[in-house]
Amino acid sequence: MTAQFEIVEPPVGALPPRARLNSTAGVLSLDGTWQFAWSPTAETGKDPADPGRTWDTLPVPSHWQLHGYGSPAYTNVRFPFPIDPPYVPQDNPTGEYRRIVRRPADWRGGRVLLRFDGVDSWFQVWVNGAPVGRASGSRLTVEFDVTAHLTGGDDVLAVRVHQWSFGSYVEDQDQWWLSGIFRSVALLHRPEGGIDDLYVVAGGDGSLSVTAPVPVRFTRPDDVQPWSAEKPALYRLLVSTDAETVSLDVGFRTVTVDGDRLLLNGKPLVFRGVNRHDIDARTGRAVSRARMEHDVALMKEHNINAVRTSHYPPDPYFLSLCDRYGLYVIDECDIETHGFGLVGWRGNPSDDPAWGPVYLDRMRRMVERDKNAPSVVMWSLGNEAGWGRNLATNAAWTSSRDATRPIHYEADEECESVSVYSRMYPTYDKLEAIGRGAEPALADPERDRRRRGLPMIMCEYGHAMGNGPGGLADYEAIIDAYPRLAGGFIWEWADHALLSDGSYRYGGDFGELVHDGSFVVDGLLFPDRTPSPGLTELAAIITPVRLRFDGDDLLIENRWSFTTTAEVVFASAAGEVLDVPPIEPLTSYRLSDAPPSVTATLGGKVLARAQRPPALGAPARSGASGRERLGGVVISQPSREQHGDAGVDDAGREPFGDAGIDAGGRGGAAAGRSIPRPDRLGPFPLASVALDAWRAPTENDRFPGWDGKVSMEEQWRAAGLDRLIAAPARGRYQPAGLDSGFEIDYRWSIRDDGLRLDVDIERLGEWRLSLPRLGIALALRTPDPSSVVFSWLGLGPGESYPDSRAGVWFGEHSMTVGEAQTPYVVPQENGNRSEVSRMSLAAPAGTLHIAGDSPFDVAVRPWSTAALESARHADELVEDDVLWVHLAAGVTGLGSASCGPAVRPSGQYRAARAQLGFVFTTS
Ligand code: IPT
Repeated sequence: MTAQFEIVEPPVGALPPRARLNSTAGVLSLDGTWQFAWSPTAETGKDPADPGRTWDTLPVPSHWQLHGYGSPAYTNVRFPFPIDPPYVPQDNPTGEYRRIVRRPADWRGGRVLLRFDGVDSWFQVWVNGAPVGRASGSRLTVEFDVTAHLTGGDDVLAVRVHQWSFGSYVEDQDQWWLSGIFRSVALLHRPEGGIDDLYVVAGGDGSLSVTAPVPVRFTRPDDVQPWSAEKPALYRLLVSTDAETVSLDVGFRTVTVDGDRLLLNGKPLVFRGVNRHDIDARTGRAVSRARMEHDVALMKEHNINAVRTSHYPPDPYFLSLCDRYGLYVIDECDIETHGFGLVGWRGNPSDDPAWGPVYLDRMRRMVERDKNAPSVVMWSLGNEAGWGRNLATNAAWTSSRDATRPIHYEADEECESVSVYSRMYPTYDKLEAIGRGAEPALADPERDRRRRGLPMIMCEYGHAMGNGPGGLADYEAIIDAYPRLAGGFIWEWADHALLSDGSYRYGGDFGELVHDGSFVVDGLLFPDRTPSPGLTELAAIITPVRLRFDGDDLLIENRWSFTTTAEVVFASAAGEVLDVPPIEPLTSYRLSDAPPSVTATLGGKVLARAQRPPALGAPARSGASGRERLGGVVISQPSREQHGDAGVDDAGREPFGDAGIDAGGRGGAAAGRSIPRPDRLGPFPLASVALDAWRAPTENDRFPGWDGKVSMEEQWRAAGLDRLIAAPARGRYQPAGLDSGFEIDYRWSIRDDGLRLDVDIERLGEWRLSLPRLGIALALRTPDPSSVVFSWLGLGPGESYPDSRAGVWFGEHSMTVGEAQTPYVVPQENGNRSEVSRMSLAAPAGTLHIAGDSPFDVAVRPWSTAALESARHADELVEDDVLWVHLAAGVTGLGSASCGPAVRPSGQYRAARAQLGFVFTTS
């Protein structure tokens, strides 16, 4: 028998959707502690009239899985149940919620509404045992008129929520399956003669139209300035009847699609955006206002100007923040049927007329609720729901209801119904072709002509999974070059890991049979909201004020559409303020003979930094002044070459002798006295020195990316880079079964300026693949390696890779080894510092200084590469008493291959030979 939650229908007993309004009429929040009973199946045996006095309690809003009932489950595209719409499994976890409500005595006359802002996924409501209605549409507001049900005394409000319903088939977003009343619940007083709905259209030219279902009074604000994300000017509009006054924050702006240009108030509208889900590591999609405020502040701080509310309308409070602080929003409907894609889109609800009313209801509930938000500049029909008649109908309804906003939907590939062309994760070549209007033609010439004439956005690009994305600067350069390209939205804002037992968990950690692992952890923010290096990189790339050296001249580009640089302070490294006239929006200025290092700041925030290129790769000589040389002082015994093993047995070494000493130094250095491998480097016993051509694969390394068939990890493993066997007598490292590998030659020597190491590495064999890195790893013994202070002259302070180095700058940087680790939720390669010319490691026992002949890459770690590679969660990494120092001639970049293009050739390390020279001193 079909259960009620398997009947494909819009909400029953609910009121028509309407605008979100602040009102003088009464509001009673029902958030707080509710009585709660959970059942693993839909048959709960509970009576809706039972107030549940003896039951458990549960906070509202929340998800029951995060309070010990059932468990979270993560799938990306796949449905976690058989595809048999609209039916759902017998095991359908169900929550019974109860709460005593009382109509406030001062709510005289009128009606009382019960409002739910988010219930996942299907629910039924009773008051005193009498049915009120039922609804689905997890991230949409629904209201019921409960006037007739309330007695004025204590009334029993009962809500039964099922985890699975027909609605689950259209809510297959890439996120945790989490259930319950997860957004606010309230009782609203609606006075007789009140203002139930309002539709305000405020144009960038100052025009204002107010449409209400009843005659209303309002005063038009005068002298208005236009609203934009750069200058979010809002005007409080009070709209009254005798019974009620509602207030709205109005922003005056006009969004237009003008040929293939997207414009706001007549100026280019370029999204420098992120995709944002509702997510908090402790509370799931029940997100506090403080969390939302913090997120918006972080977005503004990192130059982000736009948000796509992937993939459903957010809590309305989030939109009010976007209005106030200035973020352009693509508001997306709660529709995704992605899992049907895995069965060839058979039975996709998007094209099934039986689902039409449900689709339209969802679109209407979004548009009606959010239609007055100035931040909302586009409506999105949903995400990854294939294509079909129901989506076309939604588009048609939306453009007739609100002609002021363009319509977006990525999977309308032929742009039948949308007003902008949208792609996700295009390769650079494809994006460039679209920029030029040279994308491959559609079969239908008429459609092709129309689509070719539309502006284009990337609704998703730059997959921020694990360490990455790399290659963002190249995307930005293409966006800059072609006005048809209106920017894009990074996937995605924050990691979705859930905090459980003190550790960040992802798919599979809750015993799911079917899951998609760490694909849910792909944000620019770590789960604790610490910005990842990817966010720092993005902020530098999308900066509104860009600085670039052209010889001795500094080019200053104002990329704002509405703001001059009058308030931006341009200063030299010495703090001298430079004489730069205000630069008009979207224009550039050339400052001749600029100082070698310039910073642009706005209100104390650094917008951009530029350093004249010669600063990079500056002479590496460190000068050993004030330092003790590492001559015979620290060298007591020679030792044998060891491969990658910190557990070196220090006993039984050959006594130091003159055998093997040779007078030659290499790498262009003056000759010194050759010596065997030393036992110590300054304060640190040297446990091993080994060739280093491997990294703990990043999540981007694990995927081939759009343009390849074999991931970098697979290529590297096939070449045996992860299992090199040392043959010290031959100076070789080769994997079992292959004749390729590396030949390495070390020379240690004592010279005037200290202890010198020359390393010469050559590839053996014909292979030409990229290498994760090429250099050596030193294992230095020290207690508490995390506390060793790591200082360097090079790019910093954050990590950098060849295709991700916009957010770092050349200079002196210092932090502990512990702080130099980037805590990706899934442990992987991290922490590389590039263009380093010298560095030091300071432990209580003393300081070791390392100077390179030429700039090198370095990563310092309190654990080995093998430990980093085998850990699946950050808390599995435990330091021991070895400090690993990875010194490399070069490393490969990051790319975006986990969902997008792989590392571009320019970001791959492919040298056939590497020569490294270091001088070690101590102090
Ligand atoms: C794309 C989805 O739209 C997004 O929700 C997320 O799942 C992302 O992938 C991967 O993290 S769809 C994909 C087929 C490109």
